[in-house]
Amino acid sequence: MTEFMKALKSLKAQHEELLSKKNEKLSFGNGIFDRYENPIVTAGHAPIEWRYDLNPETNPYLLERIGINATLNAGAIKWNGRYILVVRVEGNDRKSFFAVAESSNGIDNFQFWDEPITLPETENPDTNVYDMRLTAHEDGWIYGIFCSERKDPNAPEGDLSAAVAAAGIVRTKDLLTWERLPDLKTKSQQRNVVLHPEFVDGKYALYTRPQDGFIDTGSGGGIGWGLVDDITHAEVKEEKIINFRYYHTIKELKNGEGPHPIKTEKGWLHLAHGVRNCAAGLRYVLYLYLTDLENPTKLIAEPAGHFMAPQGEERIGDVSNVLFSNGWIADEDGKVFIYYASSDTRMHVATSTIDKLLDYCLNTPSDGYRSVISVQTIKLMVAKNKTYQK
Ligand code: M1P
Repeated sequence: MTEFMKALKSLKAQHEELLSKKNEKLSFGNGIFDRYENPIVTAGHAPIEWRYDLNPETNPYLLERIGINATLNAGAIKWNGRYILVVRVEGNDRKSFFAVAESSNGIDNFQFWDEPITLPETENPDTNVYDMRLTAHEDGWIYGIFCSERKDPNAPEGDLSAAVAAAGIVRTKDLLTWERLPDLKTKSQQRNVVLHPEFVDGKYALYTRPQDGFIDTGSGGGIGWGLVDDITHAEVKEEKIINFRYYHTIKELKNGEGPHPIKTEKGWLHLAHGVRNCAAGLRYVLYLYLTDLENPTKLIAEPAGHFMAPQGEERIGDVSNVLFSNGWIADEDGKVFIYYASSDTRMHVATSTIDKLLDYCLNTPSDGYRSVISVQTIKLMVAKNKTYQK
């Protein structure tokens, strides 16, 4: 066997071993959700055919030609009985693109489809695209709303990092062919825009995240909500904040809607991320909140603090101390698959159930905003437990 063939055989064997690895539930937890032993999609999961020229004549040393840096922030949907992720894949060249990975059980053996998604452009080409939220809307289309990033045309000369974020919109019926619609028009820059799955007052409804600059939300008070008459020319004229930022909480600096909320008997169940600043930089955690079934903008419950925060190896990556989620899947039997990325580097899954998540939302104390209230809340729990134990 030639050296080339030996190297190729070993490369394929390593790739196959990674893709076929079983994922085990970790035995310790808090009862609310379960984490799993292994990440579910990593840069190493990217098909060999995307990265290597497999012709020994043009690549005699079998060198990797196109490096993949990270796989993160995936949208999720159940499709023909399969668990589908639309993964943000980032190349070594720092450009992100979207690619479908699927699994039959939602927790392991995720495999990318043969080719990344070909995303049509508007007349104003995107420099970078990322963080797609998938919504199977009651109008019959599957929508993908993502962040489209372009260089700020008004940046001072020499400033090569100033950018503008907008919400790009695509739709599909088969996850293969995507139709690009015009970007969302709003008064400010936007990231973390998510389509609500149902019409509200006969209109499309969007969760937004108004922000003054590319990074800073500035005066943007939190997660917004706006109605759109025509999704093929989407414009939010009025935006109201439905989930606010607060001083000295996990969402002091900014927050953003995750995937679209899940409809439950007790309300719309939301997953979001909250960000605060500290000496180590920005810390991103996940939190849940519940809104009214009839009025998705009305808050019913919001537990204090984070639902999930980076733990162990999750803390480390390209952008450390980050958990981010823009995809989850609720099965018919009530099981929930929460797909999250750690430190902008790799994808994980956690599982729970609708019943447990509702119990968590409705019975976890809300934030009292002061230390003294936190102590009072613990003392109430201790007193209750003393009575119960008698
Ligand atoms: O680096 C952490 C995250 O930062 C941004 O999120 P947000 O707009 O809420 O600050 C996004 O770039 C996201 O992709 C990234 O994971």
